Amino acid sequence: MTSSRFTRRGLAASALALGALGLAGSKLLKEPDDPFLKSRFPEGFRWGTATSAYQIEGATQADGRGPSIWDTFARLPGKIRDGANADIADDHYHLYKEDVALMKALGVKACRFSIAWPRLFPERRGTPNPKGLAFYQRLIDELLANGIEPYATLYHWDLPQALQDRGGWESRDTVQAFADYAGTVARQIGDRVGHFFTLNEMRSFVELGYGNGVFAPGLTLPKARLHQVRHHAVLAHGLGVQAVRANGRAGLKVGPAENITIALPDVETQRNVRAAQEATRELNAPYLTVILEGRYTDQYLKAAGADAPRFTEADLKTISTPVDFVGINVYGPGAFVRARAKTPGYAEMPLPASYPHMKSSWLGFAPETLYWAPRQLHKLWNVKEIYVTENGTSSADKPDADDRIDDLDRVMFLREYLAQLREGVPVRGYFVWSLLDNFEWADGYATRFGLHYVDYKTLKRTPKLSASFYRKVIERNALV
Ligand code: IFM
Repeated sequence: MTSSRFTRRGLAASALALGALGLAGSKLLKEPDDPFLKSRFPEGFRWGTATSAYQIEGATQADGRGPSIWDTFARLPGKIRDGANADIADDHYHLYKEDVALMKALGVKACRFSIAWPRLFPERRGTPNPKGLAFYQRLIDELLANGIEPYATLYHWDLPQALQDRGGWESRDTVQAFADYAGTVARQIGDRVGHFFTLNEMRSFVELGYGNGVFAPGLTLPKARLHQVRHHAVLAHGLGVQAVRANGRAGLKVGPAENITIALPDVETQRNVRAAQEATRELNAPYLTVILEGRYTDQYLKAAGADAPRFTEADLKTISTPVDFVGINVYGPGAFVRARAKTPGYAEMPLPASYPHMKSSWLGFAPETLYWAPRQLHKLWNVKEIYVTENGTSSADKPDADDRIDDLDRVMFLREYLAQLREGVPVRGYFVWSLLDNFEWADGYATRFGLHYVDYKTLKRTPKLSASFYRKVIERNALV
């Protein structure tokens, strides 16, 4: 990143100073070729968009795709807002060329998409479904033809129902099935895809799907079984990394895309900063921490007690197979903490009821999360290559009489978060969530995260104000 005097805070201060001199709006601040603006992000920084198969593809019964746990879950009464399902979603399966054209218009150089496991393997075993595979080959062709690099996520929550019927992530067989699937994908598309993400947000699909039941498959497991599911998720990640490497071309890169829970210091003193770092390590103990350290923390095992997961030393070795990069999905703060005054350790503070949040109540507005997330990752585990694999916000988008969607809050969110990316941390790219409004899991279509508005009746896509904002940022490789 650029030096701190080139930050937006610096810009704002200069703007004030110029304003006082009656020079506001001078060329110095506005010209796109101003080196001050140009130097904001490093050369070659990867700007991208992120999506996931189940949220946009639709065509859930086309070309031999089998049902996933989300198809089953969406059919259960009361599970999805307004009784929605993703049978059609954005119909990206058929409209992918139009969607690639939207990416091209934004100027992105990278597209993070996910592969629907049940399109390739509707059942546990067998040869991959050629028609399912052909869709991803067509998508990759289209991306490459438009100068957009494909980044593929192997698992974004759409487990084949056939595997859930055999125990899902509670079963070690699903872990092996994931490795087999990952190896197949790397063999089939690894010649043209240079970056693979193993599992997207292990924390989300495990805690919400098997812990409190608000996500598919809708289970509320007792503690010991839930701990085992967590362990299977990280084990699948490790085996997935190995399978991709064993089956893909040399030089291909692979890593996780995790929604790291970030602890922020309440007030930035050295002690609080250290306490926040320590808290982040503990808060991610069953996910990124075990992946990057090869052991569960003492505190995690102690708290789990008799319910702790069953694992072997060999499992830990697999889980911590070295990765090429770490992807982090960054939204709101995980917690605010401060160092304890008299004893070692940290204290977590509850968010006051008046704490600002975006349209989704879980999405607290704390831009500094994007400052601390890569910094802590780098400090704690010496991660040398980081991608922000998701960042974005929901907004109460609604077209006005002229069909414009002026999502000023999303523009504010993106601007303030992006302003927090600074020098000193090896962030290589940023994928905004998301290209399009889409099926937002249990929230159905009521919550919109896209840079493009989707009219679900006609499937028409309309760029929002945030799309123009992002296009300008990419064009200038700087905040505008
Ligand atoms: O839509 C989700 C995505 O699937 C995973 N990360 C968070 C997004 C917003 O909730």
